[in-house]
Amino acid sequence: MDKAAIIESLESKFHLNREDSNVLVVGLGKTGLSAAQYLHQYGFQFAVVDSRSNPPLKSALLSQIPEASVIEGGFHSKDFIDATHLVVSPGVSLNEKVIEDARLRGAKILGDIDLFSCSVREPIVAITGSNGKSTVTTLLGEMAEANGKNAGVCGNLGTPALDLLKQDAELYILELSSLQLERTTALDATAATVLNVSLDHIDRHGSLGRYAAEKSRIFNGNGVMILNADDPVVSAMAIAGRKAWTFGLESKADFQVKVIGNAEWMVEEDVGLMPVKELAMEGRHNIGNALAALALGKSIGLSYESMFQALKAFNGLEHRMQKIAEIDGVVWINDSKATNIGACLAALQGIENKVILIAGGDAKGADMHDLAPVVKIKARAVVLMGKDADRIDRALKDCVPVYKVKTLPEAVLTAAGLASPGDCVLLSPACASIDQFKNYQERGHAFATAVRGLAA
Ligand code: UMA
Ligand code: ADP
Repeated sequence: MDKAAIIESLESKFHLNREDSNVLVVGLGKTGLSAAQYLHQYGFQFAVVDSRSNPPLKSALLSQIPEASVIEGGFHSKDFIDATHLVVSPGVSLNEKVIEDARLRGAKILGDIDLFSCSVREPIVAITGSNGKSTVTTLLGEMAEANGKNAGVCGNLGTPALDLLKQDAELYILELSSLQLERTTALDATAATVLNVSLDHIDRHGSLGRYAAEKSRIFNGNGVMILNADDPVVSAMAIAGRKAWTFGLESKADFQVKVIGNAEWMVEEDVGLMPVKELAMEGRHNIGNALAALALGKSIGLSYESMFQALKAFNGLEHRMQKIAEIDGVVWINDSKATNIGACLAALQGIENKVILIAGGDAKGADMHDLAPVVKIKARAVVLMGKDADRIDRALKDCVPVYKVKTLPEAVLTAAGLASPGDCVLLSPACASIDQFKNYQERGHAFATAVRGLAA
């Protein structure tokens, strides 16, 4: 889109213009930096505020835009008073008093995805869900590439959407979190999906209902809806009159699994597409992810041949059910990305052998009792660590032996002492990592290092 069209679109959707608008970018992480660069490029007046002293990307911003005004070390109403528009990073709650006050005063609250949506005419595929977002987003990117399409793959996955505008993509595949969707009004995706909804981010949204409602905003506009027929919360998001396709493992769906001859196949409208055993990804939940990706790929015209090629080659992302080692008959699996209960349950259900589960961290306000029935059947013992170990202990102590430790290397040693040949030790924390680690990647690497230490 050319510059004039983008500026016109921002004016018409948000009354954002270069003459009268004063934008305050709230947060100076990756999103804030990308928003500041974007506003600078299009000539808008802006300042950036971050509640932290010395926010992580301050020097990156000032090296690129030396004249940028950066306010740090807290949110104070005097810094918000003149703002006509706030571009709020996902890590900052919209319940912050200064943001609520600004809204009441008439300031417009935007997210980076709003700016992005006003800046592209190419098709956008938008993907959300409590679990599977990164897997499906990456897989669809691989499918598009196999089809010879130059796709920009971005969003919650890691690259802020606005950064991708620097490339010339013919299609955008966006992973969106509930935190991003909550502050987005301009998105009108060509195709969108909510993969599933289970308890997560309750500390931010307050209830499962509110969280699901934020996720359903991905269907704003007129695009094709891709819905999980197995998930009643997602199925209820269907909008009358809109084109929709369903996928599912258990329920009748447009894209589902059927036995043909004596093999399981992924099928569309009962026509066999590809045998399940040819999928490179392991795990039952990944068959659902593959079906969702097929439906999304179809909605943007990818050929089946290229989609099958990607499904046969893509064997999943690091830190998601990744086998690290087999030591003395015990298999060690890194599922550090399991930052909520739903992902941990999917991991346990996908493993045939008895499990020693390593869990814990920041539960983000979730009630852990939902883990108990599956832990009781699948786990021989649970090793807990991190901020919410006691909360999980209370939920699980009546079903299996629970051991509490301080660090991940200690958890690995404890699990090694508990496991017998034929068991599986699974790191699937059901919690975020930020209480003890920089992120889930660092937690996964710490686990892998400790396990390799055992082998040595
Ligand atoms: N923060 C402050 N004060 C501020 C601004 C931020 O304390 O003024 C804190 C936040 O509480 C948070 C951290 O700084 O702990 C980062 O927040 P941010 O909004 O600046 O984050 P970004 O660097 O912009 O990264 C965001 C997403 N982060 C969050 O949603 C917390 C990244 O998703 C995403 O990859 C990136 O934009 C690009 O789109 C990460 C994430 O953890 C991977 N997402 C959550 C998840 O997947 O569960 C939702
Ligand atoms: P997200 O980006 O939504 O966090 P990922 O693809 O990174 O999703 O996977 C996160 C966690 O969820 C991993 O532990 C993974 O094994 C699990 N997972 C992936 N897809 C699903 C699914 N469809 N249902 C339940 N759990 C899943």
